Amino acid sequence: MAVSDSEISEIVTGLSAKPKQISPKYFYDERGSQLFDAITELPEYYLTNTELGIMRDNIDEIVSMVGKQASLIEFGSGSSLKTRVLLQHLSELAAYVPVDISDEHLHASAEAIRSEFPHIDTLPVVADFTKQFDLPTPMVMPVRNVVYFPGSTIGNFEHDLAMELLRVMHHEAGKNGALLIGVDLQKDPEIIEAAYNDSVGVTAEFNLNMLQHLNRDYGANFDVSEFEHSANYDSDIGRVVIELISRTDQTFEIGDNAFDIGDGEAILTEYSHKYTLDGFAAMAKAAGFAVRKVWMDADQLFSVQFLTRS
Ligand code: SAH
Ligand code: AVI
Repeated sequence: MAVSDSEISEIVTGLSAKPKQISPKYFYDERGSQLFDAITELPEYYLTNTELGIMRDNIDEIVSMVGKQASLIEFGSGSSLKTRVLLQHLSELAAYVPVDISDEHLHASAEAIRSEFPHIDTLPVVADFTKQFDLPTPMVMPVRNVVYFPGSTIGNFEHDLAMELLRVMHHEAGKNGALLIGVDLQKDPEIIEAAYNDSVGVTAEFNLNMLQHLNRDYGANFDVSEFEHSANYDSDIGRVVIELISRTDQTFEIGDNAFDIGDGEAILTEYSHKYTLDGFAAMAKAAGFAVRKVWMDADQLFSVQFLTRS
């Protein structure tokens, strides 16, 4: 997507705050999307395989709850990996609408979906899903909209923003719409910390790529070698705090804006919240949804949940 003044001012505002922060949406340029795909294949990153297993084990029930002639609107579709399980079984779908901010990656993924599922009306939308965006009109009038939000991407938003996003999805789902969502659960902190500190360093590269993305596309001049990846689980709050730590006292610029950062000072790049079933249900209820069904793996690491408007 073309760089906008509002994005620059959002980045500058975040870096002027204490602590410094940059929204996780800036992870996802083409390289960031590829690195995220590599993360999903790491043995430590239990989220993707566990969610895929839950989808496969319960696909008949999931498909019957989605119903016929729905429009499936996926927020943050990435490579549409888990969606393929759904698309293989949802024989009568009015449309598939993948929505993502990473435009080249989205278009390449949508092309792949079109060739694998030529009978499905695939209508990609490049958008920041935290802001209002228009949905395309499918060729066939859908009976209902089902918003699909896998991967526990909801966890990358702090409580108030997650609520706002659930309200956006409530709106996009429309009357008699539903939400099918992947929600990662609280568990042994060691399992969680390993998932965000993998032994081959892909997550570190993913985190550091955010600075490269800002250098490439937003006129920044970070010395990437002078930052290091950090991820720690805060079990009181139930979230992983992902940061880039400066290795030295240094200055960097974004366009005309200069920033000082001290040795050991952090830039917060992401939270990844882990939920209890009750905690997530309360949040969903406050956004106007009722949880109708929760599917989990045997170890209760992860959940896939079906919600309707209450
Ligand atoms: N759903 C996939 C990908 C998850 S990674 C899965 O479960 O594996 C998160 C995805 O959300 C990325 O593809 C990223 O580009 C997209 N994304 C993150 N923030 C976004 C935003 N604000 N608007 C639109 N897409 C966003
Ligand atoms: C996209 N999102 C759900 C990932 C997560 O697990 O919070 C992003 C990620 N960050 C580091 N590793 C993966």
